[in-house]
Order: sequence, then structure tokens, then C-alpha cells
Amino acid sequence: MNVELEIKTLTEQLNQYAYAYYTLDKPIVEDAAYDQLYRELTRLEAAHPDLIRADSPTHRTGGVILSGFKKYQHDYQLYSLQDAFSREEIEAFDTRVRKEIAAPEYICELKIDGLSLSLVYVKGVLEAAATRGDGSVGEEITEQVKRIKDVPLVLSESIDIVVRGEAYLPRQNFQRLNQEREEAGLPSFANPRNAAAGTLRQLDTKVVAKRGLATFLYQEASPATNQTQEEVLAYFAKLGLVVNQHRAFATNMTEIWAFIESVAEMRESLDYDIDGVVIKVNDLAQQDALGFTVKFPKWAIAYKFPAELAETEILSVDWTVGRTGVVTPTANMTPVTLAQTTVARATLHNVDYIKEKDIRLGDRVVIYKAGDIIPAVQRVLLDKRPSHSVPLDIPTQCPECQADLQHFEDEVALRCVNPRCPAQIREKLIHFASRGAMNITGLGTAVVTQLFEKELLTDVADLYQLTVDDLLKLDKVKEKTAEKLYQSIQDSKSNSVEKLLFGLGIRHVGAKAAKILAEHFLNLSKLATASVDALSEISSIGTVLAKSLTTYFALDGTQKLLAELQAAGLNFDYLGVMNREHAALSGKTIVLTGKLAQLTRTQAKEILENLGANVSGSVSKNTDIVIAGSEAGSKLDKAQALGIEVWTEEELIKYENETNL
Ligand code: 1X8
Repeated sequence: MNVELEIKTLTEQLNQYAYAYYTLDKPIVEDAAYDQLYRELTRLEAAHPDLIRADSPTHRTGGVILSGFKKYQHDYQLYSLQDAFSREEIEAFDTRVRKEIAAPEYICELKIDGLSLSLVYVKGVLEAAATRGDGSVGEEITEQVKRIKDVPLVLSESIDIVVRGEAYLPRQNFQRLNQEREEAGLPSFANPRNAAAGTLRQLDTKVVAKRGLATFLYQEASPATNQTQEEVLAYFAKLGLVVNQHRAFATNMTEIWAFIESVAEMRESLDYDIDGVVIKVNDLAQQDALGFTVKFPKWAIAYKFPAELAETEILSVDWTVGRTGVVTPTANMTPVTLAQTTVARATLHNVDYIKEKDIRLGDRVVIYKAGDIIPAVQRVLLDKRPSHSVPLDIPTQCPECQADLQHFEDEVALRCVNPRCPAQIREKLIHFASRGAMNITGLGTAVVTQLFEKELLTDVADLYQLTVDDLLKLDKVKEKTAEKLYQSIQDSKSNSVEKLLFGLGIRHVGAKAAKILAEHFLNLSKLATASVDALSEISSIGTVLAKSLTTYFALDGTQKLLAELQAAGLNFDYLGVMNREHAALSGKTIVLTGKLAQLTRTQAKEILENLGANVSGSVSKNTDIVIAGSEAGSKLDKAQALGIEVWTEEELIKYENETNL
């Protein structure tokens, strides 16, 4: 086969696999098979750069570093919608429509809480992507959007079209991202929308590729080629664009309201945030007849769900030092119920946030759950502010070591930069021993704190010098516990190196980055001498991370620590996950359900996948095992009805420990 044809075939094949995976959510090949074809394509493209196609999937992953954003003049204005907050306001809209159209048919769709995008395709090829901006001028984000996996680089038809939609960060990816950021000592994002906005503003496009944004397209901005909105959506799907599947037709207010109520019911079960329902006249000729006001289309309205809010009072603020020295404020509040849980603490994020919202002690505040997870303060009720209130004391010294805190210009965090700060050292040790890192059973917060206070530990290398006698000096620790703990410390020496790398707590190096680095370099000493350039060659490693690593490895203290760890007998090699074919749960389909107590969902999924299992969302007769946490509902019932094996979370953890290499 000639090279050009080979490149074409590989490109089309890979695009078809990616379409099945990202757009249809129905994978048709194993990851490994995809990766192999992908590498083959990369190799051919490197040898024949002139033959790289516009629809090559390699455009999505190769990172580029942009110098800034260019303005983008939209050819077609992006309108905003009129909002409605009550049934009456929708009724008023319906009445206005009926003055012009005798018997309108409405199409009701979900209102995605993301960022508006405009995609410009020329002869079927994605030529430009831009943010909404003010509706006429936005910012060009073509390179960023190419890294959103479900956006087709080439449509199935060679047409000119401008489409509009929403980019968002799936909740699962949002939680994973924040977890990784916390692990890497970075501030977390308040909600998925902010995280999505922050992601599209990345000039290093590798970061965009990694975060896992997704899209829904819902409107043709260029002159329509269809008769109805329903046909537009069907046509989009045919072109390969992602269209949201939840929609309903309505011919009267009762039907509209029934859809809104059904959406309100199932809202929590979606993997993305929505903030309402958009109601549109379905017939495009009727839309044209209705036209626009100066601000809005007259043929659509956006019903906004009331936010789940609660009112409470700020009682005190705790400032805690994390392992990277970031000092974070958390408010203690009078407990209130919010979205079905009792809330008594809320994050205040950072000093800028406190200043911007002017949050004071004794203030009555409105709180909400950001991304429906973490409680945060929405606003202060100024009219209820106590008359003598004063702004919060912002610490100038570390609450633990009293060193002067630093507020670096380019970041919002307040930091303790004292390398000997006991809080940081303690938190670093806790992190080192934690499950995702060295996984030393029995070495949790309480034990580490004691070891540290009794001066048996000052850094992670000391851990490997501890004797059973040392451990017996701890309160409530008897012979048997001490021996077990000693053994788990010894066992951790043979961990695969990504565990150690993550455990070291290098800035920006979360569990996932550690794994990627370990897989690439295979050995810690090799990684320690890698240059920024060598690191940046790895497609998912950005420049910030690369610089953080080289800075860390250049420190005298690091060299000394690594030498001590090596002398203590720690493994520096990547041992790899078990060969999937021979893994303990190879080929098993497993479903997770209910609330887990010790693992996050992501961790449980990772454990199962490392053991070779496929993790699925729904129980069927093909399910092999269901892992049920507390309050497991219908999935557990179904599993029992089908006679499927059910495990507890503890059983999973035990199984993992026993099967681990
Ligand atoms: C904004 C949005 C629309 C839709 C969904 N999500 C949004 N955020 C939709 O039409 N399904 S329409 C829209 C707008 O026109 N401003």
C-alpha cells in the first residue's frame, strides 16, 4: 500500500474508533489496539509531514504553546436567551408566541451549564472555533477545541456550516481533576463550569487534551438547511456532532411543565451540570416569522432552575497548612440542610475570595453546593450584617510555625515557605503513606502525627529506619500492631516507582502524572536527570509540570533524600501493571454501586481496571460481580435477583492487597 493511502486508512479507522468511544459512548476496540494504530500513524506522519491530513487524530494530542488569544469576529451573532424563573413567565412567553403562530409546536431541550462555542466548518473541515464573547466578537480557541475529543475535525459531509453549542467538563472528570489538583498541591476549581472556562483559556493545549472536556451542539448559526429544530439536531448527529438526547415536544403549557419537572427529577443523575430547560419553537420558518427583539430571539426562552441555596451564619474560620505550604481558609457555620445533606463547613477558597465577597465573622451568608458537591459561600447578606463587624483577620504568619506567609504575585494562594514548617512536614508524611501513594497500611494521620511529635520521623527516609521498638513507643500500640506496621513499611519498599514518585509530593505531580512519567522513564534515577525538553516530549506532560520536576530534582535536599531511599532498599523501577490478559479479574464485568467509605469512585475504578476488569454502569446478566457500598439501591436489588456475586468495599480492598504483585 502506498504511504498516502496507508495514512488515510489509519486516520479514518482511528477517527471511527474515537467517534464510537467519545460521541456514541460505545467503544468498538480495546485501548491497546487503538494505541498501536495511533503510534503507527504518528510514525508515518513524522516521516511524511506533507501527508498529514486535516482530520488526523494527532492534531488533538500534539501540544502547541500559544502566545495569547486573538479576537474572533463572528459571522453570525450569538444571541443570548431571555430567562424565565417561573411557570408564569413561560406562560407569558407562550401567549406572545400564540399572537403570531396559531398552534405552535415547541421543542424543549436541556440548558447545559458550560461555555458557549461557535464552530466553523469549511468544506466539512473544522476551520475555526471561538468563544461567545459579547455575541459579535469572541476569542479564537481553535487549537484548544481541537483537543476536545468529541468535536469532529472533519464532518461526514463536505459542507460549509457554522454551529453553536456548549463545551463542558463532565462531573466525573471535574471530580478527578480536583482530586489530582489537591494531590498535586494546587487550588481546586469551584465548579465544573469554572474548570471548563479555565481549561479553554489554557495556552498550553496539552492541558486541554488531558482534562477531558466534552460538547453538545444545539444550533445552526449559518442559514438553516432544515425545516425544524428537530431536523437540525438529527442532521448534526449525522454530521458527527454530539447532540444531547434529552428533549421533548410540547404543544401547550402542561406539556412544557411536565418536561421541566421530569428534568428536575433526573438532573442529579446526569454526568454534567445543567441550569435549566430551553424552550424553542420547533418550526424554523415560524422562528423567522417571530424574529428578534434587540436582545433576544422571540422564539425561545430559557427556564432557569432555582439554585439550591441555604442561609446560615459564619461562626469562625480555620486556616490550615497543606503539604505544599498553601494556607487554606475554611468557615465553620451553624449547621443547615442543603441539597439533602447537613452542612457545617464551607470552603472560602483563598484570600482574594474572602476579600471579593467581603466575608466577615458573624455574617449571615447564602451557601450553595458548587458543582453540586462542595459547599461554598455565594454571597453575604449585607442587610443582616452585625453593626460592629470587622473584616476577617488574614494571617500574616503560618498558623503552625509562625513563619511569615508569602502571597506570590501570580497566585491567589497564601503560602508558608518555611521548609521546616512542622505542619508541612507532617502533611507530606501523611501523603507519602497514603493509599494512592506508598499505601502503608496502619500509617494514617494519627500515627504519623505521633511519630512526628515524638521526633521519631523528620522526613520520609526516616520511616525506613524505624524499628519495632520505636513503634512500640507510640500510645496504644502493642506488639502485634507494631509488627504489622513495621511489615507494611518494609513491604512498601517494593512498590512500583510511580507510588514513590507520587508520594514525594512534587508540585503538579498527581497520581496520574506519576504513572505516565514512570511508564515513560521506567526508573526514578533516569527521570531525575531528564531535561525540560525531554519531559515535554511526553504528550500529556505540560511545561509547568516539566519545570516543576527539574526544579525539584536539582535541589540538594532531593539528591540526599533519593540517596537515602535507595540505600534503604526502595525500588526505583517501574514494575508495570499486571499484564491485562493474565490479570486476576481479566475479562470480568464489574459494576460499582452505593456509597463507598474508604475509596473514591475513581480509586475503586482504577483498582478494578488494574486488575483487568471492565467497569460498567449498569447491571445485566453479563455482569460478573457487583461491588456494593452503603445505601446501594436498585442495582443491588437487580444483582440479587439475577444471582450475581456481590462484594463489599472491604472485600475489594482485601482482594487487591492479596493479588498485588
Ligand atoms: C444557550 C444554551 C442553549 C441550549 C443548551 N444549553 C445552553 N447553554 C439549547 O438550545 N439546547 S441555547 C442557548 C442560547 O441561545 N443562548
